[in-house]
Amino acid sequence: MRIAMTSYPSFGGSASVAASLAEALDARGHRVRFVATEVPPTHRLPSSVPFDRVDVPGYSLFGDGFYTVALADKLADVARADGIDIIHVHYALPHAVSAYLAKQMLGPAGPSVVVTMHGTDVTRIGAEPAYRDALRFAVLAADARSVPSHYLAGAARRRFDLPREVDIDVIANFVDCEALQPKDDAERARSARELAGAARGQRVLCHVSNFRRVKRAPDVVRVFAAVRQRGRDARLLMVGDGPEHDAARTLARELGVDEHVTWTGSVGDVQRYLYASDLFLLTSEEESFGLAALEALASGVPVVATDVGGVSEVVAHDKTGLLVPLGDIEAMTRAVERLLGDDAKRANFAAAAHRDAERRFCLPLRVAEYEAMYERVLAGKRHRAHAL
Ligand code: GMT
Repeated sequence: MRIAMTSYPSFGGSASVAASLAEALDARGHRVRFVATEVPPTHRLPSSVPFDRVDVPGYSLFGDGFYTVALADKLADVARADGIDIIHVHYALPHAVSAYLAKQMLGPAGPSVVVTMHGTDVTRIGAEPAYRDALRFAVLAADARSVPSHYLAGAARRRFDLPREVDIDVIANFVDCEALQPKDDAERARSARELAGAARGQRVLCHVSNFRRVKRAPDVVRVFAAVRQRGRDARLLMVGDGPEHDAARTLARELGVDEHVTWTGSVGDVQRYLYASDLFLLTSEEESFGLAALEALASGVPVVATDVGGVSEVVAHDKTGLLVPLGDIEAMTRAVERLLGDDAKRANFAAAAHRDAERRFCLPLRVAEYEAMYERVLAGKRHRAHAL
């Protein structure tokens, strides 16, 4: 199949899913092109996946350019030049609209459109009255839709008021299980020392995000401070950057724990930091899935997370991690203490976390599901052409 893949080039889950999927489909023999303003910073596309840059020229009359239109133009261009079968866009706003426009430009012989919704494109920004109707139209007009969790399928159905007969495929996010093998204790201790400044026996907590408000990074700091206050000599790795980074850091200073925190800023290779960690903290007020938590689990790092959105579809409570109510600092602190204070329990959780990720979330399972969705879409198209 010939596939054009699009995502924002963000430090975020949707970009990571799009780039990993492009790479995996390429390895399976499909011809894939990546169409975006930049390659996602966390990935290097193989040379067999051409990158088609979307330029968005501005003009003195209107200032910034029109990304939605420029992307449609580029998608149509790429599809025309390379006989693309499927345009697969990640994050619906505005990508579903651009893909719809490109499809209309190319007519009935043109590509089919697949839209993967990821989270706030449904629940927040996509639900804004200023965008909602156009976005709903484009999501409905797509040839197939997917989401990473049952939670988001329900949310999308409600927000966009999708009729019953409109299918949404639930295709969970995935990790490269071969690349994420847990390290032994000695290697973990070495990474903890080098990357988190941890002394022998000192435990390392870790948070990875793009520090958007929805992640509630200051809550990570609150939990960490409470854990230390109760006598647990731990360190904290804060990996990533974004709007609430400085607020989280200021809070760490105010609570007197900043000297025990390593702030890495944005990094391409999150993996090294996971290998230095004993526990992963996810404090989000909303997550359709929580890819960062899955990466931790696959690396053998148990997760303590807020029980929101689709997180419980990823973290198995009391087996691979502990789920606590949103914003409940005391409950999260106790959950952290429970796992930090019991090495055997933490080791059991770590082993279960890796096993569960291998069983449910490895890349080949998901690539097969995406391929099946594409094939269904193309079969439908052939069927319709035949019926005419
Ligand atoms: O929807 C977003 O907020 C952005 C998006 C991203 O690009 O990071 O995050 C969402 O998609 C990820 C990949 O499917 C999921 O793992 C995240 O849970 C989800 N974020 C939210 O729902 C807040």
